[in-house]
Amino acid sequence: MSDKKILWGSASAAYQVEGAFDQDGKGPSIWDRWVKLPGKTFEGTNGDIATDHYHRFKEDVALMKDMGLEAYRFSISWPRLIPDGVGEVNQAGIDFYSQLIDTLIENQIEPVVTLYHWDLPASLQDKYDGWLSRDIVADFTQYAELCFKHFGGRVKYWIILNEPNIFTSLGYILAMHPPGHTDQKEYLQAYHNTALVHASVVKSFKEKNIPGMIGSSIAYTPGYAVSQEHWDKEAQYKYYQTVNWWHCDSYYKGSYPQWAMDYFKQLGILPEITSEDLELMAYAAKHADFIGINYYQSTTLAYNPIDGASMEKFNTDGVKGQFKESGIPGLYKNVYNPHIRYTDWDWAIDPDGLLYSLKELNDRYHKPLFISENGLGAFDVLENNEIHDGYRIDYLKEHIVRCKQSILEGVDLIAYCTWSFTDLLSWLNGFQKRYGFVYIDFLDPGLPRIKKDSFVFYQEVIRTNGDNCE
Ligand code: BGP
Repeated sequence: MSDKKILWGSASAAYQVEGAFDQDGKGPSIWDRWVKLPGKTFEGTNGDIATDHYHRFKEDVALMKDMGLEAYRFSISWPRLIPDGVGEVNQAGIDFYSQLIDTLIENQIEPVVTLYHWDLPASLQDKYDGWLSRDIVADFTQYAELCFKHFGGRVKYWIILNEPNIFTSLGYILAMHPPGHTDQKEYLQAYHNTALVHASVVKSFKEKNIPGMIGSSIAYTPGYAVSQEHWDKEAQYKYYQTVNWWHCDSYYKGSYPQWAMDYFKQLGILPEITSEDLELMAYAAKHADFIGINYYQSTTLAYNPIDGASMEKFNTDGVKGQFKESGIPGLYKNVYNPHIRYTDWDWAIDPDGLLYSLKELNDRYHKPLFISENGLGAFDVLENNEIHDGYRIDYLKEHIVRCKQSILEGVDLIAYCTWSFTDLLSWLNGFQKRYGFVYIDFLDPGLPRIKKDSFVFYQEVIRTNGDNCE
């Protein structure tokens, strides 16, 4: 297999680990508010304390060092740095991230910084409806520039936005994330604004000659046609146009796919896309250094009549077997795939889908690829202070083998981060859906950290550059 060196890391997000939600001058985010509304998250769980990483990051970094982790991807909480989103800067926030970055570097761990992992300052939601307004472009760019000023040079990898396709679709179509709307037109507007934010930040990064590499991470779900019948292949085409190519072309080609543009236009929901927008997007498409992808699962697509399945909410309690057909009437629907396995949350386990995705993205965009998340959410059992998570090891092994294979097939894969290093808060699924190499006993107020079997497995992955998975 390939000898090319991959950067082996693991990822987290501020709201899911930090806690200290109202400490040391941090402002409220839209998630701080959302979780307090009844019925929005699994059993009302929230990130007020989370894993208490804010106070315990040194202990967590020591565990990373012990493993030999090469990169730690974490996000900066915008309202911890600028409590109102614009204006006054919170020095305690700068100090926290500065110390975290220094501690990582002292321990030979590369910091990978995500600028936005969904915790928008609540005041910007109040002021101009957050992502629905173009005003966010200037405000976000100023926030990014503050991060470049304080952390630039020390940080070599920057991920501007985490999964803009997820936070806009769950926030504006499915009402499962804040602000809890169900409006396709708003979703398209919000998504367009994310593309402008991404582009504006890439431009600023390049014009200021900040050292390092920059991109954004899309949640990428490849789709197979359920059959070779032309109507199912047509459904696959429409899925790619309105979902995968819509999300990725705008960032990495600098334009939107034509069929989908025409379709949204005739529905009267296409946002205004000016020639200046397209110029900025083209600049970013040319200059972004990598494509970040978060890969968890694939989907299988079938013809969906005009009176067929519409978008459905999904399993958030881990009771397996709740898969429902879901889709856009007249375009496509996602159907059950009997040839693959599913997790307890009904997510398709499909390592081949990762290889397929990497090749597809490589063919279309010709840029280095950075896997910024991949992992298995599962129930873990603590027995005699041990966690035997062989199922997680199997999942990771199968995906890592595909990563190595992709390199042989010409993909420029530069990094692989698992989700996640420690267990953490799952946005909608509470603390019971676990992803980490390090178990956290959330029932114990001391939040003890316990290494799982997968900790030792990943240690070997890193030591052998993935060769132990073959
Ligand atoms: C991604 C998010 C992560 C993380 C992960 C697992 O979409 O970027 O923040 O939560 O999914 O998802 P979940 O916790 O819903 O299982």
